[in-house]
Amino acid sequence: MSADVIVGIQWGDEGKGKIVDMLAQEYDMVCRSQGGHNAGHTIWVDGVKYALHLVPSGVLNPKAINVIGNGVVLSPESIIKEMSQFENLEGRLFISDKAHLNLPYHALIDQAKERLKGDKAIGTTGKGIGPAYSDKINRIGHRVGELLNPAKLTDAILEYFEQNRAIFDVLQIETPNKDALLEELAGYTKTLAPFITNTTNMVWKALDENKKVLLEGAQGTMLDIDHGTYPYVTSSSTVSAGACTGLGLNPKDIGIVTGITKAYCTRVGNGPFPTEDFGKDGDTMADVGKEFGTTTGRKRRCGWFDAVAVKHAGRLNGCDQLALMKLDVLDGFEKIKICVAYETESGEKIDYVPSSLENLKAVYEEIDGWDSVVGIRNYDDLPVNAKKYIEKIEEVTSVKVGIVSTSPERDDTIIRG
Ligand code: 2SA
Ligand code: MG
Repeated sequence: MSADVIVGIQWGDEGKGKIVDMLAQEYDMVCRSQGGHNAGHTIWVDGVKYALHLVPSGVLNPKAINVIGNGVVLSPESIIKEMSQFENLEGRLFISDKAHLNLPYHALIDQAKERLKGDKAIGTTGKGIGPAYSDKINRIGHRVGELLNPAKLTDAILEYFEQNRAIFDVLQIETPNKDALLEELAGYTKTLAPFITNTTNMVWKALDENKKVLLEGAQGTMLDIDHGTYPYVTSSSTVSAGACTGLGLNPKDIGIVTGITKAYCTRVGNGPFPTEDFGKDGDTMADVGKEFGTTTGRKRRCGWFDAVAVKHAGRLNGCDQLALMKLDVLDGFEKIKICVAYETESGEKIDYVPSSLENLKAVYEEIDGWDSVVGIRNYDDLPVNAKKYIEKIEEVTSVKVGIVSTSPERDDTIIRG
């Protein structure tokens, strides 16, 4: 059996939560492979609200096993808080011993560095993601498996502070008190030890036993450390290939890849965004689409669907299909714009994503709007202009739109055969 992938193909917040939540009901195992508690979505089940950041969405399916892979940076504090929303996770949640620890000082470093950057700040979530991944790549990080010996880990962390004292002085970050640190880590160990294991073998075994495995991406392709709008990116591989290294899978293990995209586009944090709309239309998208971050509450920047970037992301991720989310947010617009090319500073028109998205002007085609798609569950029932819009997206991106979401409700979804 192969593992199916859900991947965000814009700047995150595409609505992956709704699709993963829908699909998690059908899968035996749901895995996270990258990112940390900078991800976040809210799921409602029977009127109860659950906030998920690190725990995979399969947690809401009592039969599913949930795996946090080696590619994740794990904040013990955050996951323990999250786990407290659920009962009896033992045997249903597993954390890779090779995942890296994202400890409270990583968040302090993240926030201090952002402050020092002033108007050049990335606009991070302040959750320590960059510093935790930096330590990993720098080979000075600590892995989740080390939590099993908190005394040794305490000494190693204090040594790290000693070696980096000059940097911490500049950032005004104090060395933790030894006893307090040991107590904190031992607390994490007590709660998390039963969940720590070698998850790579688990995922292999599930695939060998023909179990259905879903890999749940966090953030989005345009925030990928290699392929995104560097340096305004997150610090992990958000593309489908990252799901392989982040879990210990090989490319042949991958099955269907579904790219999640909004019917328009948003981004939080700084960095280029060629289709950003600074006028009334962008405000309407933000209001109707409730475009505020689930992790930091920040207002998201809004704009039109960038078909050039989605085509690029489709190829990067190997998308078999797109899930077009929040189509209902575009209800009532007189005209709907879709970016089909970029114009460079020298006036050249290009139909591909160059190495940088800075200083590009979006070239649009316009489609007439429609009244309402809210709650429509059959493709044929969509207004004719909504169908035209979807077909235009397919034409420019060369990827089929297999799923269309017409409201936040789980069932208000069109699945095309
Ligand atoms: P960081 O904190 O180092 O990862 O920040 C770097 C940039 O990445 C952006 N970023 C995000 N943008 C949108 N959504 C994010 N998380 C989603 C949420 C969850 C999701 O709902 O909060 O869709 O998976 C997210 N995480 C990081 C951030 O704004 C910086 O631009
Ligand atoms: Mg989100």
